[in-house]
Amino acid sequence: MERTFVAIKPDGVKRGLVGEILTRFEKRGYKIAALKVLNVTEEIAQKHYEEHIGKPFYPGLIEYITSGPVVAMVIKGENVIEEVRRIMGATDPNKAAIGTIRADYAQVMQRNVIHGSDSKASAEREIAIYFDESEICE
Ligand code: IDP
Ligand code: MG
Repeated sequence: MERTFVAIKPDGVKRGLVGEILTRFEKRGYKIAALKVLNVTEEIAQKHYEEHIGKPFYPGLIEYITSGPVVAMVIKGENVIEEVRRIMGATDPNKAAIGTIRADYAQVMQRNVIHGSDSKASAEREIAIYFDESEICE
């Protein structure tokens, strides 16, 4: 079964949206295969957002993701990578479809509540940054 990496960003955790977000995935029928709360270090943040190095928003992005605890998880299900991206909504909450997580809970890109991998390759790369295979359940 396909798997993806999801992280509830510091603003989502601070605002108490963890349960709400997990509920959306669970109701859809996806399985939570791994879950942890962690403080993202500068080193983890740089690896995670490698593709954005050099972009104008990069320093702010690193500051944001390291600003407080994050809830990281591996979710499994049919076509879960694409579907989680749909459930999250567009990067810019103002362009996200109504009913998506970002449209329902966020106002600006700089604090858009949630991360989800955008491809199979990204999912595997990001899972490996945050989890050891032994931490992931079948
Ligand atoms: P994604 O999270 O929807 O995959 P990416 O383009 O991978 O979007 O960007 C990673 C994160 O960087 C976004 O979720 C958002 O928090 C932030 N970001 C992306 N583009 C901008 C921008 O133009 N201004 C400010 N922040 C941005
Ligand atoms: Mg992305």
